[in-house]
Amino acid sequence: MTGYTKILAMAHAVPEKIVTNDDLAQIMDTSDEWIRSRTGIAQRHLAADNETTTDFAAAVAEKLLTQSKISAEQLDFIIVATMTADSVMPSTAAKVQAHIGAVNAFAYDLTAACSGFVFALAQADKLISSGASRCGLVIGAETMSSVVDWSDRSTAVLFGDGAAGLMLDDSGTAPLILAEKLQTDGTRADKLTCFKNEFLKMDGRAIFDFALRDVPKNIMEVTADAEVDYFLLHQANARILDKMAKKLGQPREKFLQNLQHYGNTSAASVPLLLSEMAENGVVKEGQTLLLSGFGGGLTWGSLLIQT
Ligand code: 4VN
Repeated sequence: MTGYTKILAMAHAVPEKIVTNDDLAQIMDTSDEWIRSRTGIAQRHLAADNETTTDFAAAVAEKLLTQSKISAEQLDFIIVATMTADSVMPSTAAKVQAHIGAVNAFAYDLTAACSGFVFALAQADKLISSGASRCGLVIGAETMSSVVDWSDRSTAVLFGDGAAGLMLDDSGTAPLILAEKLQTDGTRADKLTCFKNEFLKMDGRAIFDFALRDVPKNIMEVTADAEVDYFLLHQANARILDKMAKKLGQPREKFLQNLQHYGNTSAASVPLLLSEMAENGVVKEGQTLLLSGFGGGLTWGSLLIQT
């Protein structure tokens, strides 16, 4: 009776407004050359003044319903991973639930910064594979532009806005998640923070080191000796992806990348990469994928999935 988790649809939604590195160089002391060479980012989509995290998450939810032909009433849960909810209460997920009329779904936000989507997908898989729920949405959604200090050129150039997510149900005939490991080290929380009514603050060096020391260890443990088709890592910095490929002894081509177009969208980054690469036909059914998120908390975690 209890089926395995299956991905029925993937979708993403980003704000229309594109801000290039040259655009940023007009308002702060930076340059396209500096941003590209240090991060790989060329542009980012940023919310307009009247757009919020809920808008992007709701747009993703609508697309997921349309693509999967599942009705809103069939949904048992909605989990939104976000660190930039437009309100603490109600949650983004509750607003999405109201927007689409998912009257039978329980809905909540999950906060694990840039690892949020990976944590949320792991939890959603347990809801479904345990038999507790049959069908639900997992969405990562962020408006990082609302927490970025636009006078701090070291962080302002890194982030972008958007949302992406998955429609899941219990029609799978084999496990979706082959291996997983989710981790947190709250003792290093001060390296990346966003306190209430304050801007995001990052010790770039410390987070860079964390990403290259703790994350590869985690990925190696989860991957073990599996043949991975593609690695879909949090899109924080292209240099991290270069170094990660080297550390893991894997070809760089296996590390999918779209941060050049979107910047770092925190909890939206992994699903945004997954959804775009599935739409492009790069990611296909039957492949083995390694999803990995890492960031504030500190949090990090990887899922080895077979789609
Ligand atoms: C994971 C990472 C980052 C991150 C950290 C540092 C950094 C991204 C610092 C040096 C700078 C270029 C940019 Cl690795 C952020 C998160 C949070 O999502 C997670 N860029 N940089 C330089 O001077 O080269």
